[in-house]
Amino acid sequence: MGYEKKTMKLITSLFMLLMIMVMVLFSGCMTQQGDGDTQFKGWNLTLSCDGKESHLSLADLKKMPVYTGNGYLVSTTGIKYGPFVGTGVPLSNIVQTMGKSNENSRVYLYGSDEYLWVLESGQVSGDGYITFDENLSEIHNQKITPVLMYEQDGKSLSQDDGGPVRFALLTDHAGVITEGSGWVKWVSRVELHQ
Ligand SMILES: Nc1nc2c(c(=O)[nH]1)N[C@H]1C(S)=C(S)[C@@H](COP(=O)(O)O)O[C@H]1N2
Ligand SMILES: [Mo]
Repeated sequence: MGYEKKTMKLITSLFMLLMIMVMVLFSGCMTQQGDGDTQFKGWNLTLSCDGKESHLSLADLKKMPVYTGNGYLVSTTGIKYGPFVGTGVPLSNIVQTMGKSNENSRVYLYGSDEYLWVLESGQVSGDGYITFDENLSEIHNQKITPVLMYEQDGKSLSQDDGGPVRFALLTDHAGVITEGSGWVKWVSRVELHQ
């Protein structure tokens, strides 16, 4: 075999190797960018009322009524998070499927970390929340739609942001801030206490 032929063979091999590396890297990127929901495969939400339990998958939630609105929260330490656009299922639609409620009912929202937040019945439909403007001065008469949010700014909610599902207080216009403590991350269980 001549010197030139050997060099050609080496160049061809190196080129092939490079192509394989590019393909491997590319497929790596593609699987990472793929449907964000695949990382939550097997996830479900438990609904509990009067000793009876049922479950909803993420796909089930996405077939339910949808609300999109403005999300903006402030933590107890005064750090603001947002504004962003949130999308989810109104909590009232979920609670309706669970059973009858009245003014004395309570809804318990659990995070998978055992965090628990309790709502009075009026809060399920958006009443009785404290709202602030961007200077954190209290403002009144804001329309709030509480949702189980699965999308933020058009993207699936990441684990870091409390995904796949976070309880969110969405407003019909921008610049309204709500208390972060109620924004339960990693919602795993909803109980209706009639
Ligand atoms: N599951 C769960 N949700 C939670 C909490 C928590 O500890 N666990 N902390 C709450 C509090 S006190 C605040 S201020 C916000 C903080 O939201 P952030 O982590 O997006 O900044 O999440 C709320 N939701
Ligand atoms: Mo907080």
